[in-house]
Amino acid sequence: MNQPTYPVFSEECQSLLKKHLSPTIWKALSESCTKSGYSFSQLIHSGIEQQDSGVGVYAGDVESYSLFAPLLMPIIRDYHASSGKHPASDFSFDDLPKICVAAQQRIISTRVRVGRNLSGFPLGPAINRTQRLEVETLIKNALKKLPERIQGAYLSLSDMDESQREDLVARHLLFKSEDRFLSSANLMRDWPEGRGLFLSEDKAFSVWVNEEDQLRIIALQQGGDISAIFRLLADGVKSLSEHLNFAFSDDIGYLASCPTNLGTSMRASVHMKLDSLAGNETRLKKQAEALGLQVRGVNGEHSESKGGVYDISNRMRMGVTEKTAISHLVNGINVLAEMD
Ligand code: ADP
Ligand code: CIR
Repeated sequence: MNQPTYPVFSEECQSLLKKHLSPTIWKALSESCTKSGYSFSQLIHSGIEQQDSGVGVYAGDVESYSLFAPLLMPIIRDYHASSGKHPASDFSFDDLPKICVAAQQRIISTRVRVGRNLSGFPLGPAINRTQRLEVETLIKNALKKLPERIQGAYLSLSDMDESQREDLVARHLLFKSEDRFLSSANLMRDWPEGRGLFLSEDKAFSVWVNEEDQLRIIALQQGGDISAIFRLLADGVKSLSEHLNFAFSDDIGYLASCPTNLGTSMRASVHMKLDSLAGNETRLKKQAEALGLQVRGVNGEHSESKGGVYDISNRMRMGVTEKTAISHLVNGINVLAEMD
């Protein structure tokens, strides 16, 4: 087998991989491989192939986080601006801060999701076809036991026709079927087999199966009733965790394939119309960043804004509880709305 060669990064590349990969780390790890067969080359492959990556690494299994820690820990600490142990979960919603009137007027819809993966299986980048189908079956069985008011149907991606799939993506209910970052991370092998979407009857609660993570548990509603949406998510997560064993580490929280999704693995977002701030997108992104928020376009990560509508969410997902991350989002969008 050819020996891996030290990667070349373009001058424009600003990824955390480029920032934290040193010749010393390379020398120590470049030929290492986890027990499930995930190599250092695979870990960094997306960041080498996609030089506009912000992060540039994907873990293949739980062991990746320990074996490749000399590279991953600095990336994780840098992204989440956190050190020390991840705190215990807190999904309580009684005294969340209120969304101000100016923000409520600008919010179109609110979505909160958490990522989860099953203990005892590799993560998506290293899972094999049989294991992926096994994971799908376990999740389908757990979904049948959801509380009555969030029951619904599981739709396999393989059974959807193209117009149904496109319609679900356009309504923000389903993941896309093309993503160069996921593809570079080995996450789109055997597509669409083993992937699917669970949708509650009222469509407010959903679960994505075997996309970037084995589960993305989601609550999504029009408007800005963030407490109700957070509560809906918490109910679904509680029920699923009674029937599935989620991969978790005392130090870094829920395990995810992308290090940005460790900890709570939660992204709470509002679609918000910011007519005035939209006039200078670079400035908006800087202002949001200073508030600990992330700005995405209307069709999710790596998409553009349309008609002044942005997806604003918590950037940090580790080192804070779910409740703190939501409170942080509310405080931040209140500031942005007042500025707008
Ligand atoms: P994730 O949130 O799972 O990391 P994406 O950023 O790709 O992934 O978003 C997934 C989908 O959820 C996209 O269709 C995106 O537009 C949609 N979405 C995110 N936040 C909201 C929101 N507040 N309202 C409606 N749709 C949303
Ligand atoms: C990147 O490095 O830009 C992509 N791999 C995406 C990073 C953020 N990932 C995520 O939010 N799941």
